[in-house]
Amino acid sequence: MGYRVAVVGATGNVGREMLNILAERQFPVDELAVLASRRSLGTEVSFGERTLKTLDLDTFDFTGWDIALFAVGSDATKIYAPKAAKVGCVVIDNSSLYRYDPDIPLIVPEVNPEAVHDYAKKNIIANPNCSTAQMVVALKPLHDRAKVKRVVVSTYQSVSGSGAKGIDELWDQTKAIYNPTDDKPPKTFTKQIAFNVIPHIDVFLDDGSTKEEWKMVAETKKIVDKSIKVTATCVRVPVFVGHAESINIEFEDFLDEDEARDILRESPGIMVIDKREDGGYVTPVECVGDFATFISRIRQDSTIDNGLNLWCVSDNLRKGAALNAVQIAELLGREILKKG
Ligand code: 2RA
Repeated sequence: MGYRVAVVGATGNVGREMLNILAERQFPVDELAVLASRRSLGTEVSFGERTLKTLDLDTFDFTGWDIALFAVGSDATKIYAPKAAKVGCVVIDNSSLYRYDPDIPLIVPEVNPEAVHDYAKKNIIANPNCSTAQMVVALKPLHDRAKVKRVVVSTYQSVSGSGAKGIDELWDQTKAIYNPTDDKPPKTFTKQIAFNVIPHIDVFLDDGSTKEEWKMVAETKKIVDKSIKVTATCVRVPVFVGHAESINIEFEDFLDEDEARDILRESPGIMVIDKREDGGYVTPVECVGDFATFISRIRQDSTIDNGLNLWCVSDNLRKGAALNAVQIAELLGREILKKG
């Protein structure tokens, strides 16, 4: 039994990855609709060996469709997701719009698959923020063994997290630095990102943190355990794809670094590459296109009683967005089958 699947925002980076991953994982698609805004009408997108032309989201009728993977901003999601949900098409939404709604499950399948039971409350399931997804995949197995008390995380987030404009900005600034011309300087949204790092993603909040940092706090509590204290510093770096994170964890109970490494090696969605030698760790350029959340640099933090440090890298367009959404669709498919 296959499903009638719509991909909303099919021309964006995440939408295109959703199509790639639906094909790669051979998700049972009986029929596929690729939707985009009217200005993108007719744009060709790939689904496996097939090429499809986008349809107009504004006039599309979701009646009779099973699942809609949404990869558009919150503004468009606010208009079209309720239309789909209302006619029984279950929305899996990558925007932040519904993540914090207590009646809408926020799911990372390796961490809280049971949350899918609540999908029918509003026929909407939320996908977490990219920087949260990879972190909770790493935290969950360690939390089950030694109960995570506090997390201090610094992120090194690639420019693709901010969409095509972020990629273009890095590319244009880098070219301009190497090939200065008399043309107008390349567009800079906040500060120069080429050969630089920017400790600012999303908007600033009253307490001095940014909304990106707040998301990591709120989403980790919803997905893993509301008792976990998280403090985050989210930084944009001149990398095209692949988010990296330095994660410091304090546990309730002591956890030896070797046992932690063994646990992570056996955990779903994780690839441990951790050798204390040149190149014995993963970097963002090596994670691109992969499904895994890579973990390296596992070591005790001897400054506290029950501390551990680790390095976590994953493709932000995949596990951070499109892959997690398709994995939720797989989970949902099994849930629907169970309900009969
Ligand atoms: C970013 N996590 O990296 C945000 C949204 N994808 O820009």
